[in-house]
Amino acid sequence: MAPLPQELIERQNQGLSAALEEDFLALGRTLARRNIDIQSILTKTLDFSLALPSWGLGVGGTRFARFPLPGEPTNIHEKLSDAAVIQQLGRATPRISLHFPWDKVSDPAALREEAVAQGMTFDAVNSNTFQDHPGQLATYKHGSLSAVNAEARTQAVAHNIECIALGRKLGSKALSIWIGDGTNFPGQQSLTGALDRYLHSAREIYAALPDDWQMLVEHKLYEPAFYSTVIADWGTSILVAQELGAKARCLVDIGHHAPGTNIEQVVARLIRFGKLGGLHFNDSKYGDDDLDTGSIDPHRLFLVFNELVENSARPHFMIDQSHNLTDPIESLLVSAEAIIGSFVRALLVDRATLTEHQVDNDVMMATRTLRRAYETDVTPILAMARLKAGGAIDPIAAFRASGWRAAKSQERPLARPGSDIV
Ligand code: LRH
Ligand code: MN
Repeated sequence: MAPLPQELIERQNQGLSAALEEDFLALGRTLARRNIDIQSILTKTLDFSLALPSWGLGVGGTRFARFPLPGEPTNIHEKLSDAAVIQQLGRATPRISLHFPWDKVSDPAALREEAVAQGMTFDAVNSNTFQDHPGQLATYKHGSLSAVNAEARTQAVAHNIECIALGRKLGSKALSIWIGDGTNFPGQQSLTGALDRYLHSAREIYAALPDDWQMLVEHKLYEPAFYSTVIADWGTSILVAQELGAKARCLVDIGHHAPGTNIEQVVARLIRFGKLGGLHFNDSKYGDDDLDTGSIDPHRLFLVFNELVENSARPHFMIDQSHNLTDPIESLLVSAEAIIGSFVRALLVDRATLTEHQVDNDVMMATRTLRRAYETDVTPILAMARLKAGGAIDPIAAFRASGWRAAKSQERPLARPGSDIV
């Protein structure tokens, strides 16, 4: 049962479809002059999908403050229905990635049915050993999978294995592991000892993976640790994944790199060595800001997709954002469009001509060939894909016309203010 009345979407589309048809035909003519068939691009666009972060459906915060939004979801069931609204309007996010224990339920099989009934399925599940949870014996204050304290390591391994068990009941096929383990001061811990303890723990988790599952290792330069992080960069991540085995892959979170890092090359290298397992999309200007994807550096996002398309890579595509000021549903709709838009632009790159210019070392024509695709306005293709799939030509206008958030603010308790990322 879709959360919004489909008539609302049809009514919204009525006023927009004629203009869309015109824009789509015009773009079709433009692309035809480039020997590109817009219908084949539309088909590939309809085939593209990504996962929503359960933790991004509520309002996010910083260490300074979190400002609740009346009507924001307060539990996994409300998050699921908000995710279903995004899927009904945007038609490109049919999966949701859960985070345990934040989304833990006593009956995962029932949650799976609840999701499927709303057109959603589950992508990778995320473990959480970066916070202490009620009732746990050993603290993660000094680390989890890499902790010197064996109880903390054992507890963290058991938590990850429990996440696999929950994920299996949900129909997931991947465990995503990001740990905050690291140090704030030189000398605080042995840098090699910490990695070796991590590898020992990771092997135990790897051994518990079902044959058709992947383990996604997510690197991050810093935060919450501010001097060293055990899995700090793609180099450590790929070495760990190679050490663990074929089911271990690397997850690239766009915001987890030093400013100026060539992230598209990190992605290209991981693809080259068969170790790119997933991407966490977001945007940032300084640190791990978790801003809306494409809001700060849309060209970088395009260049990442240029590598993914050039190498026909299809890892787990997931959004990982924190919405501190905007309505999470609106931000996720706009971010999904930015991501698909980058994918579609990457499809428009004239790769034969690009290769010719690269072979001739014609630097100007090579960069212009890539730029031409980036500068193509593909919004008519994105809107037509939504229309063809039963979604909204203008998802934000349709969402606002639905009155969903106002209605939910009457039903849902106001979430607590505070200071935390979720
Ligand atoms: C760490 C991270 C990780 C999630 C968390 C919510 O910064 O990107 O992927 O577990 O955010
Ligand atoms: Mn992430």
